[in-house]
Amino acid sequence: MRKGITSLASFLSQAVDDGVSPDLAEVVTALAAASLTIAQDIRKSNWMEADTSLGTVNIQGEVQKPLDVIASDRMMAALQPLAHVSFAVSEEVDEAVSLNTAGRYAVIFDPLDGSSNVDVNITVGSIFSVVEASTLDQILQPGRQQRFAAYAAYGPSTLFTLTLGNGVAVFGADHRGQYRLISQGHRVPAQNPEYAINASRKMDWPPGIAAFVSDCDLGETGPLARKHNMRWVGSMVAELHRILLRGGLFLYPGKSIDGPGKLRLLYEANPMSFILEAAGGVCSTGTQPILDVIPHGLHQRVGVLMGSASEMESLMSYIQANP
Ligand code: AHM
Ligand code: MG
Repeated sequence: MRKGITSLASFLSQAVDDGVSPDLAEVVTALAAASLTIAQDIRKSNWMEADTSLGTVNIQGEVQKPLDVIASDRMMAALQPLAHVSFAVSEEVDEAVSLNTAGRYAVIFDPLDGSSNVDVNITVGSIFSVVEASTLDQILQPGRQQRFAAYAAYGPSTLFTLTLGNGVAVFGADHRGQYRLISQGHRVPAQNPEYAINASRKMDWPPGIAAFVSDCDLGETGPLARKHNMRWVGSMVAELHRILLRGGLFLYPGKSIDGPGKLRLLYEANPMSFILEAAGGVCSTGTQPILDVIPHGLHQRVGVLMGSASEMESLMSYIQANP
C-alpha cells in the first residue's frame, strides 16, 4: 500500500500523477459516489417493498424490480453532467444512451447485479466498465481495452473494488459514507479447491465441465486428489469478491463450451475479468480468454469460467480432454 493513500480521492490523485487521465478519474469518482447512493437505496429497501415487480421487462425478458430501475436511474443521473462521457450502457436499458457528443468515455454497467437476492438480504452489487469510445460502434471492443473496471458490493460492508488495468484496490465505505482504502495489490491465490456453479443446471453442462465437477466431488480419492468445497450465492459480485480474496473458481458455462451462458459480456464478464486478471486470476469462455472476445451486441451473453490460475489450468485440461 502506498504511504499516504487512505481515501479514494487520494488514490485517484496519485493515479493522475502516474499518468491516468484526470477525465477518467472524474468518471471513477462519479461512479463511486453513485454506488454509495445505491447502497443507501438498498438499505432503505426493506420498507420500499423491494420484492414488488414493476411489471416491466428488460431486453433479456426478465421482470424488472424497482431497485434495478432506481439503481440504473441513479447511474444515468450521475453520468449525465460529465462532459467526458459519450455513452451510458445499462443492463436495464435496451439501447446505449448518448450523453455528450464530445465525450471520450463510454460507461457500461450492471446497476444492480444479483437483484433477486435483495428480498432475502444477501449481498448484491453494481458492476462498472469504462472504455474509450466516442461513437456507438467503438463501444463494441474487446474487454482487454477497458480503461477501468470496478464492482461495488452491497453486503455487511459496502465495498468498491477497482482496477485501472494495473493492480486491484479495494475500498470500504466508512461510517461517514466515504470510501477508505482497505488493500492494494491483492493477488488471487493460485490455488483453492473451491468452486461455484449452479448445480441445478448440470443437465446442460458441456462434457468438460461435467467431468471436472464430477471429479471435484470425488474428493481426495479422485483424480484431482483434493477435497473440494462448493459455494453458490447466486450473486456474481459476492462470488467474485470471495474468489479475489481466497481463490477458487466461478463457473457459468453455456450449453456448449463455445456457446453463450447466462451472463452478459460487456457489463458482467468483461469488467470482472479485467479485475481478476489484474490480480493474477484467469478468465476464459472455455475456448478463448474472455477479454479477447470481440463483442457484436451490447447485451450479448457469454460462457464464463474464471478464478485461480492453477484451478483454471486444471479445469481447462478437462475441457480439452472432453470436447
Ligand atoms: P442478473 O444480472 O439478472 O442479476 O443476473 C446475474 C446473476 C449473477 O449475479 C449470478 O451469478 C447469476 O445471475 C445467478 O444465476 P442463477 O439464477 O442461475 O443462480
Ligand atoms: Mg447482472
